[in-house]
Amino acid sequence: MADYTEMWRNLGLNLENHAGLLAVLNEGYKNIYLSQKGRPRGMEYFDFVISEVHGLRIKEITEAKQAGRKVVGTFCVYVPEEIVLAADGVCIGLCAGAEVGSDEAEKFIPRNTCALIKAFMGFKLAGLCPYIELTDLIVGETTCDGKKKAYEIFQNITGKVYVMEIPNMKNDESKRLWHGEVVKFKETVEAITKKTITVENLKRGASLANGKRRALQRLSRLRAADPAPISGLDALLINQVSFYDDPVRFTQMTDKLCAELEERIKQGFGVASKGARRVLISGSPMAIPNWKLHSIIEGAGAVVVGEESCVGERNFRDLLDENFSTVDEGLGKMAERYLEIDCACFTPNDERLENIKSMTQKLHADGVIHYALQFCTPYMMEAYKVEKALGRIPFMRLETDYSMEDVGQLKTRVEAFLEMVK
Ligand code: BJ8
Repeated sequence: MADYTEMWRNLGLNLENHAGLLAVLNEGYKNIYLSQKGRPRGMEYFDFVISEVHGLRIKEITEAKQAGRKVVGTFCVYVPEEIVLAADGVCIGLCAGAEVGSDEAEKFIPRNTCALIKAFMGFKLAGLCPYIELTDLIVGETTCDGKKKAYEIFQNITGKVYVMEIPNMKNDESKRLWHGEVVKFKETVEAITKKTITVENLKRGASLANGKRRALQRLSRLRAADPAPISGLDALLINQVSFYDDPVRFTQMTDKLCAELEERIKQGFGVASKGARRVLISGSPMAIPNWKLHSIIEGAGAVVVGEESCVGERNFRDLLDENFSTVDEGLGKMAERYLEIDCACFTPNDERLENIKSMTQKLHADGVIHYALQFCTPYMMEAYKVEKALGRIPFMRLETDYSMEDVGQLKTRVEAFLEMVK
């Protein structure tokens, strides 16, 4: 990796802590990712992206800013990326998946807050996130209570938080409210970028976002093959990278990888043996570098074939209908598309149960592991309904955080579950 010290210093990062973070990240990546056998050649690109996640990508975004583009950070798949792309902005996911800066975060938020919230606060407070420093606007949303209240504090800390109101139900009043929020967001993005959203650039934004979604859908379909052509760890990584990378390049590289996987399937080549136990993960999102559960499951000889999660299927399941001829019509379709998302913050949320059943079938999963971050009440609560909806399909619920303290215990539970799966 080139020397980016000056760039990080200019962004105000804590250089000492940051060097420590990169060392741990590199070591973890080597042990978890590079030690896997039979990886597709196409993963070399994603390995490169990770090796440069705080380097080259940050340099690219810095250059984009110098060229006048604005950077919008988000924490939720409800934020319409198409609008940011239409205004030639850079859209970046800011969720964090490592236990970092918890002590600093706990000065502002309670100890019993979910790890994802604690991590994004911690990364900022410990001076470790170049992405947050590059943002011109940080978009929050009224989803779970933890995030909603954390954004108030994050606004005090960063001064650039804008919150979209996301309803809790999907009735007509909620639809109207949400449509209004999408329109307001478009106006906000126009104001910060000083660009007018036109039907042409909105279509371009839609096509870029849909391109990524199509590539991820293709990858998801290929994971139905037995033997699995790609590990769950690698597929999870691609989903995580989709929130950071340049959308055009990401789509090209994911499609290229998918072509390789199609060839593997034709030849009957897989990363696990034919008949290996297949697990679907469902629940809270796994932000980068949260690879804990996948590595435990695949370390036990099973293969993860899908993620019913926002870092996964929930992010790319629905395309935006690009068939619109005015900005208003486009925003209307966008509001509809986003309100289809089946987050556990909604009530009722029965679509999610149907989607989990359908994924289990399509991906030929032998069992479902419901993953909830500790203190993530919406997903912890919904696990009960998921279990009932799955009927006789083997099911296990896990609650964990980003620490490594419970790895031994999780391994024991996962192994016991896999024993009963087949
Ligand atoms: S659409 S899942 S990205 S809100 S894990 S912070 S829910 S306590 S992230 Fe999410 Fe949007 Fe929903 Fe998806 Fe709260 Fe749970 Fe923490 Fe969570």
